[in-house]
Amino acid sequence: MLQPLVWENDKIIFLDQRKLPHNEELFIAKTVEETAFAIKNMVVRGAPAIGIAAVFGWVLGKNQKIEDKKIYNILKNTRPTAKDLFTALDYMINNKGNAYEKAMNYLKNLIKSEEKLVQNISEIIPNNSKILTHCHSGALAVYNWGSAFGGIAYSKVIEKKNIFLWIKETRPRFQGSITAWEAEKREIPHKIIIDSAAAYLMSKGEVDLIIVGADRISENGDIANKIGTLDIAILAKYFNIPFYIAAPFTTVDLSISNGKDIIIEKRDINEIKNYKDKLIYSENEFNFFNPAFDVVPNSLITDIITENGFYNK
Ligand code: RUB
Repeated sequence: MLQPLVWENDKIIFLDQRKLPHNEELFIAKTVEETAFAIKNMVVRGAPAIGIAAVFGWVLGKNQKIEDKKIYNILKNTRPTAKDLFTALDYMINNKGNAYEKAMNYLKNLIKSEEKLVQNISEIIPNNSKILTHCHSGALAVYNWGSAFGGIAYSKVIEKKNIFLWIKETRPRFQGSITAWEAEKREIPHKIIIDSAAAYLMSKGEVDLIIVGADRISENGDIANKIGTLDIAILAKYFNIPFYIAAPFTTVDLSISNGKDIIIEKRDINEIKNYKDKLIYSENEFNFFNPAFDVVPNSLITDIITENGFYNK
């Protein structure tokens, strides 16, 4: 399964992303509460995939005969930063009709956008390029291809471009290992680096361009993405390397004028203290802080690519 979830017989079947890259296990949600658990605990993750989970979670809530407002609140109170969750919930509450049909329409529209998005991304990827990415923005973060990684995969698989991919490990959740897992499936040559190795590679001329996803894009083109995105945006400016953002329009939030208003999720410090459920610090040793996203000002971004085209051009 190279998709974040499928809907089957009134159940959502998730590929459990907590278990990747070593185990391909399924997580089944039969209720809206189980769907909320899956989003909060990152069984499913990546902004657009969270939105898809939410629309099918809504169908489960309707099957349980829960009223709309309550379903909305259960799903809303999971993760605050990715706009797609709220785009999806607003779509379900503001449109009339059968919940399952609405959810399927949301998914179909997103798949159409994704296809156009990856073609647009591929336009800015030259043949023979060394690309750096951060976090995971592949099929499991959207549906068939992905956003940033999806465009890289499309340019390799469909357009047969010669590409090498540097993948930042992305502590503490190691989404980089999910990117590497997808890169293997797409036969994209790649290497994982620790997060702090990016400046070294750029200084050695080993990075031709950077493409990452986004969790929320404000009206002025500031973006929030996985913590550690701002670092490489600043480095890209210093080393004069093109820095691109790619996301479907479901990630765009025109109700906020700039990135300062984006709510940054702070996650459990146990994510830092543990590696794959093994404690790497003693129980009560030291203090920690775990912000999950940062904001990149538009002045550091070469362009934002959506299915509708290029934002800064
Ligand atoms: C995921 C993340 C991804 C974007 C991709 O964070 O930052 O880059 O969600 O989204 P997490 P898009 O793992 O915490 O969910 O496809 O809209 O660019």
